[in-house]
Amino acid sequence: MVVNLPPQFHEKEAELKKAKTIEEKISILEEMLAIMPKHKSSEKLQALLKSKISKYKKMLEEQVKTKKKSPVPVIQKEGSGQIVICGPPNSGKSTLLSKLTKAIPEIGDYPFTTKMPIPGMMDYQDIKIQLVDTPSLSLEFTENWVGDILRKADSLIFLFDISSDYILEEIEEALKVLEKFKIKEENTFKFNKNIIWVGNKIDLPESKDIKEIFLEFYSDKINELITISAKNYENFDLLKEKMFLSLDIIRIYTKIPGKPPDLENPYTLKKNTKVIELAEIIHKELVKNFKYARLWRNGKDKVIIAGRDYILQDKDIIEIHG
Ligand SMILES: Nc1nc2c(ncn2[C@@H]2O[C@H](COP(=O)(O)OP(=O)(O)OP(=O)(O)O)[C@@H](O)[C@H]2O)c(=O)[nH]1
Ligand SMILES: [Mg+2]
Repeated sequence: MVVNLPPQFHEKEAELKKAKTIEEKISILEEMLAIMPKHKSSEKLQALLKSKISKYKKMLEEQVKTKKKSPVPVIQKEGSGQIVICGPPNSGKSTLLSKLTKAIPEIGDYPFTTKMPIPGMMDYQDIKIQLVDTPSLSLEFTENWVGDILRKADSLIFLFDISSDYILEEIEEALKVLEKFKIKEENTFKFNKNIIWVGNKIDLPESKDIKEIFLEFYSDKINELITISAKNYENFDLLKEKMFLSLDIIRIYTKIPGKPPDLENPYTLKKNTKVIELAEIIHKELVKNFKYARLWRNGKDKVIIAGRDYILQDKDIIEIHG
């Protein structure tokens, strides 16, 4: 049934899009509810407005609780790299952490559930990557220590809800917080970190249309969008591969002459590391006595004789001779 809405209703709708604070949104939604005609054909719309109002009221309550000061948390880095999960409220950050690691964060169907950062270790092939769940990015309520954690990360996952009716506002606000934290440049789409753009909740049917809206606004700005369902572990293989690549690291296996290589405990190094820099990490003596290295690449039997400045690649096996 068609609902005939008065023109003021549409004016309010436009105002709602521009509203910055949650308080403003609640008051506009309440006005919309008051001016709309109340009959059978508008029941669905009334219910929708009411549910939005209660969602924002819950957000407000949570924000008040978050504001009560807590000590500044610090996360010690562990593993081969640290990836911090950030993004708008309720996007599934804690769910993602809980599915990729053994950590047990609190998960709620309301925004601002997470108040403290929570680390967890993720297995990726033969290495471990540390993930950190963070409180959501909100201009009004995110505390500055969240910025410290994001700036110290090796890379970031920006996780948003790709089924949300408010997707554009949610992303815009979270990006403004990243600007405030000096992770994003103002008025450009440049970031000083590798960022993996992840749309979550593709198990929900509405995500199909909303993904199109997202792409309309952001496809020319971001290099790649990964879509997942954290709930159903969907697309995790691809996500994990992108996470590894975002760290710009390589795994190098060492071998003692006459013995088989140690394929279980790789050294993880920054991309473009030279043979001599690895020797330095293994043992200072190796640098002093360095003559050459024998190196196996891409699983081939062919031996490469490498000098000091030879650039290592992921999965090289190396035997240093002095
Ligand atoms: N359908 C669906 N729901 C999800 C998915 N991931 C998370 N959720 C739900 O979304 C809600 C929020 O999940 P959280 O993991 O708490 O989200 P968050 O981003 O950590 O939220 P805050 O800490 O409050 O910012 C919960 O009800 C989850 O069950 C998903 O892939 N699909
Ligand atoms: Mg959370």
